[in-house]
Amino acid sequence: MDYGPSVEDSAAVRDWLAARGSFGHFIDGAFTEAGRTFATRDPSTGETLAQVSQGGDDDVARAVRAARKAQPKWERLGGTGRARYLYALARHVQKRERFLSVLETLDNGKPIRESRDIDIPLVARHFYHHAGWAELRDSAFPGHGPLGVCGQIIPWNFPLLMLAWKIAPALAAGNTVVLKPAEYTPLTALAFAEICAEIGLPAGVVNIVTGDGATGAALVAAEVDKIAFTGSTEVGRDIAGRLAGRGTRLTLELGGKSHFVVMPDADLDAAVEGVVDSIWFNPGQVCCAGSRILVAEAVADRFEDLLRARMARLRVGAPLDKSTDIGAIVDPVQKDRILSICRAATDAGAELVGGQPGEGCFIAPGYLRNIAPANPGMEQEIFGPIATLSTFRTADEAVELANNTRYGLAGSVWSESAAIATDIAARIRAGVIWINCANVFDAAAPFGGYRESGFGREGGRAGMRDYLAAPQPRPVKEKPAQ
Ligand code: TXE
Repeated sequence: MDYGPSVEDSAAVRDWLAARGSFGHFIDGAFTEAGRTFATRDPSTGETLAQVSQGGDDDVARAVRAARKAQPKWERLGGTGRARYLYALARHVQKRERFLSVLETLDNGKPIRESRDIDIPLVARHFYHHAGWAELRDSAFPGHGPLGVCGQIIPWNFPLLMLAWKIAPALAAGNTVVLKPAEYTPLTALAFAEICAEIGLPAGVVNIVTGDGATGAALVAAEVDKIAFTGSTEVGRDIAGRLAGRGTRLTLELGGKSHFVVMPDADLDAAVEGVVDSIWFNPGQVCCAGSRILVAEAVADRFEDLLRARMARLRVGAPLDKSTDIGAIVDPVQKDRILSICRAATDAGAELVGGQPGEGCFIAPGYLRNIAPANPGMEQEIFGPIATLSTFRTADEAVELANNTRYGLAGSVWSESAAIATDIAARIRAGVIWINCANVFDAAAPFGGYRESGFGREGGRAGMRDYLAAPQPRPVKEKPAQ
């Protein structure tokens, strides 16, 4: 069965874009007039897709006021009432799955196979899962209540999925939100706003303000009760500094330089397929990408032969083509950033295999070999389809190399022995460790990092807790004087 988006789906998206032309913000249940706008483009062609409003302080303030006004009523709906809306959001995302997949691929450049099979189904799953949490909140977290209004700032690598990671738990917990999508990829968030209106979500519960970093900074400065941020470590650090002493709750999901450890007894074919899922998925623009491949010396030559052969078979090309493996990098700025880290790595002595830039926003998959631990390519998050490949002799050395990073987001271990794999996994300091798989996500599994990868968790019970206020201690009654 061919269930991929068809020419008609693409036409429906084109019609939708043409009908709107330019987008305002979604505030208090309605779209505003488009004010000062910027263009959002298809990175694979450079074509302008739409004009989107650049949110200023006033827009952010209005959105926060709308969220503030809506919040008590949203909480008073109760868990079952809120769950009804979350189920409806999930169902409507599913209903528009093909449309949203095409829109995501056009705006971001990721292969349609990924938006169709991974991003959008996970979005629906996230809303279904958190509908359950809305109903369970009071029994699972007795005495807890919502935080109030949450400001949420998301990146461009999984635009609609990051929106779901932020909005679903916030709403389930009884909060209302103001979300700012990334400037490169605002379109699926705006389509989501239409879905909110379509299902009759009460006005002000979800507000979307588009814009760049300045709009994000305005949201951080606004009177919100929590900021949830996913993006670069630099901006995360800046936000943490700005919020210091303000009592605003904060969760940060930042960068990573995750390891991919191949033990001598690993199934090498499976591990090579794992590399494809790990670093060549969403052209490496994944915070938990297994970007540092560490392979046991005893199997390194065989592994590298297999890796090269597999890499040569990956198809770089038009993101809407169903046979494309590697789509476009999100923006020329990001492409330049990737290439400049690769240049610094080769200048410092590493050898780049593949990884050649193409016309426009394309970069072929590749990896850096003969790379020293202090090479910039080993230390910096490349955030593109380029891994590093190095070897180790003993399990202790593998653990030491894996932990040799300022990040601590994720990683994977490949071994046919559960004892070996779990031993190594337990000794690595990272929020998520996969065994014999990579980049497997589930709404029930908490996701988040340590050290410069941030703090707080998203998903499952731990993710819910980060959107709830702890019970207030009851005031102790003074005993009347005898
Ligand atoms: O991130 P930014 P960029 C890493 C990755 C990538 C690098 C740069 O290494 O190469 O960051 O990407 C908003 N106050 N990650 O420049 O700037 C911005 O508008 C408040 C990893 O795109 O952090 C967008 O919505 N908000 C990451 C969001 O922050 C601000 C995913 C992310 O943009 C702001 C993305 C400010 N001062 C990049 N400045 C991951 N963890 O997955 C910008 N923003």
